[in-house]
Amino acid sequence: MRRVIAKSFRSVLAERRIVRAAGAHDALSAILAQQAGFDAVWASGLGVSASCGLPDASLLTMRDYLAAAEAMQKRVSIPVVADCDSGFGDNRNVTYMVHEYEAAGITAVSIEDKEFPKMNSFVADRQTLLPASHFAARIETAKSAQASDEFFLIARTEALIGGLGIDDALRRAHLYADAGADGILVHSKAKTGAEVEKFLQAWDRPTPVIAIPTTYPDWSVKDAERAGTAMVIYANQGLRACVSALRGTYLAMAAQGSSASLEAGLAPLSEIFSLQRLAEWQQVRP
Ligand code: SPV
Ligand code: MG
Repeated sequence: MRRVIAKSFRSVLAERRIVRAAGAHDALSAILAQQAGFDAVWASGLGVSASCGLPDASLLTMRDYLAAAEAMQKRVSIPVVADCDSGFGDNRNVTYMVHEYEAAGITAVSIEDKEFPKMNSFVADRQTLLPASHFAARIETAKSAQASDEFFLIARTEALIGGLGIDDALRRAHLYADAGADGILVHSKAKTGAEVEKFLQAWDRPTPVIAIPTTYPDWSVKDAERAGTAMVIYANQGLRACVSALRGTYLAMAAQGSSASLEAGLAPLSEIFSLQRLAEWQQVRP
């Protein structure tokens, strides 16, 4: 039985008109994303934090996020794009982060231009950005830390999240692209895709642009492709589905005193064994 070998993110980006990534919080959710046909997995900082019962507020360490991303990448052949928050500290931390993620076989990471410690973008809290020149220097530092040309660095701007407007988002993204970022992630909490579309209309660099349509779910993958997006990330829908499913299941069992009424809707154990590749493991002589 062979271990899973993953494609690099760069190779997937080159072969797709638009890359569709699903957020995952552990290896099992990553496997399910791959089986559903997604091109990449987003190792979500929100998801990994939530699966520890903690807020997405730089409480877990780089090692925790790396262990989660690595566990995902070991089980899927599509690339994992690791959400590395604001880079876990200063430029030295970012350098160490690039070394460690690259050595662990992760081929794409994203860092955002918020101050460390950060808070999740959808929380009504301080969303303070670093000065753009400061983050551009961080991008240069990160790019000079990678060992292989294959490694892909996404610079994420939180200008729209921080209420700084499209002109500032564009100014920042241009600086980050010029500093060597391989991709630009423009995050928005608008209710429609119009804000991201305006950004894309004004975008005049070859650097691919990525969007996360969480608050604008009506913006379909077709809309994203038409607008010139290179990748869409469905960052937290899987996590939210897990919460709904687990809550419903636990509540019903607790109330009914048995699982009888639920059984028809539950994945059979045979499906769990298949997700674990149990048959292949059984081929290995003990
Ligand atoms: C995450 O999934 O952790 C993200 C995306 O960074 S969001 O939560 O939408 O900010
Ligand atoms: Mg995140």
